[in-house]
Amino acid sequence: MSQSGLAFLSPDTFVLRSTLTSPFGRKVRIAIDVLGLSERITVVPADTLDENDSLRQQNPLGKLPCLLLADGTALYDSGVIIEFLQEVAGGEALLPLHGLERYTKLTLATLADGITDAALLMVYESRFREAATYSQRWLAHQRGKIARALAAFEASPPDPRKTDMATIALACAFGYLDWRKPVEWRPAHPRLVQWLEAFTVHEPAYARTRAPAPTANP
Ligand SMILES: N[C@@H](CCC(=O)N[C@@H](CS)C(=O)NCC(=O)O)C(=O)O
Repeated sequence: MSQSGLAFLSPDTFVLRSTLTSPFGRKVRIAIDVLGLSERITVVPADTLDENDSLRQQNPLGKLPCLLLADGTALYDSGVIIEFLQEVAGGEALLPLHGLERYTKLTLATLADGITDAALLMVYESRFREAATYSQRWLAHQRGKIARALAAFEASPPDPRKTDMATIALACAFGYLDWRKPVEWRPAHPRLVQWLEAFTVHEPAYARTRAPAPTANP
């Protein structure tokens, strides 16, 4: 998709470059749903492995999600996009605008995103290397991050009856662990399993944004 390909956009509509399987893209798709912005956003898939995909011009890191404004401005990453969309929608439904609670919520969201980042790196190990050359040390390093972050959430989970920046990120981390299974998180974390069940009941956008059956792309 070229920058001129954005000509169809009016100033108050946006393009989201994301697959339907990206856990970080799912965060943004849940936020779009919750903020009531679905009519204003078109999701256009991107292939992070394709060097000719315009994603690499839009976000030099070649990562999705990436939000495109009508004038070609690109916003990333998922947290920045969610903050922008909250401002478009008005209010502070997903993140307080000021105060310590804003920063503690952002920190919790970062912890949850760290689970997803580590899980992705484990999945990428199998995508970019032959099985015989997997680094078990590297995989254990990532597994340790996931285990410690899960333990921290188990000790002090956020309220699952509240949809915000942190609970969206945590639910999407679980969704990715369930979908790609780089680690088996459920048996050791019954409290978090219950947490996810409660969040799924509370927030219907979670089920609406579930990834299609596993494919080659994360
Ligand atoms: N911190 C970023 C992480 C985005 C990310 O890692 N996206 C993955 C897909 S879920 C990606 O684009 N991977 C391709 C790559 O790293 O080259 C965010 O929150 O948006």
